[in-house]
Amino acid sequence: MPAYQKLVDDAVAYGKKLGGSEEEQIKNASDKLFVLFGAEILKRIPGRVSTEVDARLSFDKEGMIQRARRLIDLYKEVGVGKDRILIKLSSTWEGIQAGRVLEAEYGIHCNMTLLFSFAQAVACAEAGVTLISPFVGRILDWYVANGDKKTYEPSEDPGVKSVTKIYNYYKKFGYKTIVMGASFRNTGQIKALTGCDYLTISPKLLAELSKEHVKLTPTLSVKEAQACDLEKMHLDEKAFRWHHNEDQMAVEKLSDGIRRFAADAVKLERMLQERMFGTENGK
Ligand SMILES: *[C@@H]1O[C@H](CO)[C@@H](O)[C@H](O)[C@H]1NC(C)=O
Ligand SMILES: CC(=O)N[C@H]1CO[C@H](CO)[C@@H](O)[C@@H]1O
Repeated sequence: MPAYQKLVDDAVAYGKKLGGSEEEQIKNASDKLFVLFGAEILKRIPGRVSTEVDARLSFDKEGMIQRARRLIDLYKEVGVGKDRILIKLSSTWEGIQAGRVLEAEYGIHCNMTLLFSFAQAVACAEAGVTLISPFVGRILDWYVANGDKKTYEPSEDPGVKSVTKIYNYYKKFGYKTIVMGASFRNTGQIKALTGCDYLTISPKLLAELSKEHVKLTPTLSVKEAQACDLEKMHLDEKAFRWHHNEDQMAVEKLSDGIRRFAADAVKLERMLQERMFGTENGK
């Protein structure tokens, strides 16, 4: 969008100024670009903004920690403190452990994404991360694509059931990690999760909701969560991998999600490369 070309130009100039190989300059420019956009959004909203660590690092704990710290440093350079940032990491075992270190050692808040299985949610709570964003719509998509049933009532929707179980587990056992339901396909899913800590809702679905004038009673509550029959689990790496692997939907959606985020990162780098070095080298 023309309105934001200045941010791209600034990021490119920044990457070039730092020098190094072509690849390093592109990486530095892309980190700077994320931060400039994040800072721009923060001028308009009172809350926090999430900035994603490159999905190609999803299985590299140290790599994610370093990249997250660099993003936070870049935010600091433009006057944004870490309390206004959530670092978005894939909920792989390595990503969750990176989140643990970032929160405990560096006071950097994390938003764990691509979360589909209960095992991922349990491990995130044990790692003490600030926020998880379990997906609702993408879970439904998988069941619709892979099962015989093509439509679900909101209360039977597998994505809604997944977030409900996670919410109940966190509240029953007193975990502070915020549950932010994400990826909605319809307003029924949203309404079936009223009472959840946070929900992230697209402008389109928000507009639909704003036309409805019904009073909703929360379906999720701490009180009901405390009465649920879930039992506390502890997951070390082996147990995590086992339990996560038992959930075919989660395994497929997590790997698919990482591939998609990675493809987007490559696309962005190609665009930056074009701007910074042209295409004469045939890449
Ligand atoms: C956390 O990440 C999800 C995507 O996984 C995003 O939709 C959501 O807005 C983020 N939450 C915050 C508070 O930034
Ligand atoms: C300031 C900054 O982010 N510099 C980075 C530029 O890219 C190289 C290689 O990726 C990093 O090592 C620098 O830290």
